Amino acid sequence: MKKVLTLCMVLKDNQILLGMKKRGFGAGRWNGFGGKLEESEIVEDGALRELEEEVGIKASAMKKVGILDFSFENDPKILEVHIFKVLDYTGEPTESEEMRPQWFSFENIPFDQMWSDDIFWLPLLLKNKLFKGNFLFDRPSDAEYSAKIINQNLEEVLSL
Ligand code: N91
Repeated sequence: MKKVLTLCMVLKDNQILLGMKKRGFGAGRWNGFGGKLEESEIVEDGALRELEEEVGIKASAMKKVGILDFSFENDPKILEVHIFKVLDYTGEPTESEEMRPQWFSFENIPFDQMWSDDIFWLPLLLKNKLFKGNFLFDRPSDAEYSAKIINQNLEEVLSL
């Protein structure tokens, strides 16, 4: 069973905008912005909507850069996450009920407080690469527990 989700990574002036997830799945970790699609919504529209709902900005230049499948041991569900790079936007990043945004320089990304797969694919995104892959975890990350990767595949691709 596959579920499609979006994830937007906002970049500006050699900095990345991350949000501290305040509740729900992955709470207590620095995340990009995204989530599930609404019924009959296309992926790009879902990404734009979630970005605006979670951090109050409207992307004006966005590109899909990766597709990653995430799954968890003893759970048949596969989360197919479409990853977008946002290079321009209107509005000001604003805290929401879900996320507390903060800018980090590329040299200072808080990987130790992020999902354990981020350290593998985020450098590809920052180097303007396209990528595909899958990660199997023992269980979801939260504030206290960093999910362990049990199996992983990641490759650069020329198109998505
Ligand atoms: O949000 C970011 C930057 N990363 C992220 C990694 C994940 N690995 C598994 N899941 C469910 C993730 C969600 C977000």
